[in-house]
Amino acid sequence: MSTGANFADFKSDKKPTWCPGCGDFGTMNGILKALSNTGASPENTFFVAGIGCSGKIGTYVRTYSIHGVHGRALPVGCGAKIANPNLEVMVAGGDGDGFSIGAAHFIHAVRRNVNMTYVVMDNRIYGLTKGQYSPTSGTDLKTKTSPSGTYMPPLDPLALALSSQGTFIAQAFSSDLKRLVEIVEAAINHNGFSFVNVFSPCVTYNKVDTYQYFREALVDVNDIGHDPTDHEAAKKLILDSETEYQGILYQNPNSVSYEESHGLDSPMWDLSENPPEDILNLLREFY
Ligand SMILES: Cc1ncc(C[n+]2csc(CCOP(=O)(O)OP(=O)(O)O)c2C)c(N)n1
Ligand code: SF4
Ligand SMILES: [Mg+2]
Repeated sequence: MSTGANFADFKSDKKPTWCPGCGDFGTMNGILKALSNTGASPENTFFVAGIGCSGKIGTYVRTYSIHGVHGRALPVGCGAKIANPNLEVMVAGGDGDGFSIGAAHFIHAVRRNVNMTYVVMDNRIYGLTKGQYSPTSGTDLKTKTSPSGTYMPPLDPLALALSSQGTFIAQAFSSDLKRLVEIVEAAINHNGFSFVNVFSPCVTYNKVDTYQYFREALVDVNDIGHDPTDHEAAKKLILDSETEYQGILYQNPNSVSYEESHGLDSPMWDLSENPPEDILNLLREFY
């Protein structure tokens, strides 16, 4: 149901300080358009941002938002959603934030399946700290901290999400706005934890994973007749390390969110009437 809020209503009056051409512009626009398409309102949306160039998104949106501690955006988002299941919770951050310092939170947020959306703005580099390699950097990527390449295979975010029992796993590209909006919209509408890895090129520090590279490399799962509800087919695509895919790789149509399985259907403040005596006793121990 639409609240009448449009894309522009979700934007703050702050002018982004991202470098001209940064992929984060397109990703932000895609997220905000998807939010407005689903009928979310700025007043009912809570945006949690990581730390990084990508994390600046939290100040460019006109919703409730927190720009917190590096790698810790997901537990904040989970806590907010559980405290108030009526909120639309959107978490966004970088590949370093989500898959390096925040990797453990990612795994457990996927498993917990709280009904919220997580968008990673994946540029395969640490942008804010001026170009160190990240967990998704390619083996041969030469950076300030890997002058001869990383000598490590990149972490595969989609495979990590699948092996953590993810219920919605997708990938998109910041410069394909139409598909990005469709995919993020489906993620918001999914009943459970939705993960969308969005290739958002860093034009300043990563000269390998460029717009041109993704434009030529990406294969859209819609063009190959992929059924995202087919777990085996999803596994095959996700484990195919030769090809970069765009689209919804996997969606469990029977997903049961954490809130649903725990009977959390109202905000915590509604529970204040007649609190159970054992909970009061527990609180009394600390006061
Ligand atoms: C606890 C902590 N460790 C390290 C940093 C330094 N730091 C800030 S952002 C960042 C990585 C940014 O990379 P990414 O998450 O990929 O975001 P991007 O800038 O590429 O969007 C690091 C290591 C920090 N702010 N806090
Ligand atoms: S350094 Fe890279 S990621 Fe950061 S704003 Fe510039 S282009 Fe974007
Ligand atoms: Mg990054």
